[in-house]
Amino acid sequence: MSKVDDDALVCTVLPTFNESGNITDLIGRLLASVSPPYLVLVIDDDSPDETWKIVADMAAKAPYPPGEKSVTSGIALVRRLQEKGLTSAIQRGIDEAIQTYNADIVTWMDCDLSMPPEDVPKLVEAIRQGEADMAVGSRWVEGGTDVAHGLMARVLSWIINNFAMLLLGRRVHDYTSGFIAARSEVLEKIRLKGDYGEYCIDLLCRAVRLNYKMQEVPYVCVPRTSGESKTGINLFDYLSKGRKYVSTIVSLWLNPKS
Ligand SMILES: Nc1nc2c(ncn2[C@@H]2O[C@H](COP(=O)(O)OP(=O)(O)O)[C@@H](O)[C@H]2O)c(=O)[nH]1
Ligand SMILES: [Mg+2]
Repeated sequence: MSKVDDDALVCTVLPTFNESGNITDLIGRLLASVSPPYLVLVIDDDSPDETWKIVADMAAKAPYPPGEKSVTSGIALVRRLQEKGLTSAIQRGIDEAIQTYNADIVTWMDCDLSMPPEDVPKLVEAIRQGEADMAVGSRWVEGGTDVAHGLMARVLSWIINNFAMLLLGRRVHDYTSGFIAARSEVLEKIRLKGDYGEYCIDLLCRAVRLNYKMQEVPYVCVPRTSGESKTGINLFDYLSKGRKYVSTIVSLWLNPKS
């Protein structure tokens, strides 16, 4: 695919659950980093800490009109009352970004400030210049690293990613990234599958199999300073997450046409 127009709308989807201590800073830093037209779209699952309320106030001051492409930057909120879950929240954001706002490029990331918002333009630029159909923020290419997690989590991540590379290919080194930008056309072809981080392994593997151009952009994963991890940080939590990752990798390997 070729270059994307300069006036292409970029939308960053932010899935949130109890991120009241991070969301103001995150949105402020994103708006300061990405040039307009730019939309920040928060999908909040009715967070008890009222993250949605903070975003609603910000969106009232900087609304983004649906349907027509604006030349400015703005903020929009979807507050889900019935549904829960990371993967379905990101998918909802992708659908709204493309169908309601006509976004040309969709990006997403965690909202705990572990992924630097200032790196989003690097991912977007790879797509704008036609170098990539999908750009992947990567801890495991030169220039990237993970200073957020302890040795145990980093070793498990190394094992999972090397297992994924062995079975699914080495065009991606950080299969569990979760820090992504893609052309809307790609996301219209591939819908997210799974409950949590395993969706990313599935998405990246299928994008490679469909021959989309992938580019990894190094980033440094830093520790969350406010709020708590939804997946937990003890060995049992890591192993139960790891089990889902392994079964996703094996199932993709066994079904090369999936
Ligand atoms: N909308 C929504 N967001 C979620 C849900 N669970 C986690 N998140 C968000 O997903 C991102 C990653 O979650 P985090 O707690 O940092 O998990 P970890 O990185 O696996 O430790 C953060 O932005 C969370 O707020 C959920 O059920 N719904
Ligand atoms: Mg996190």
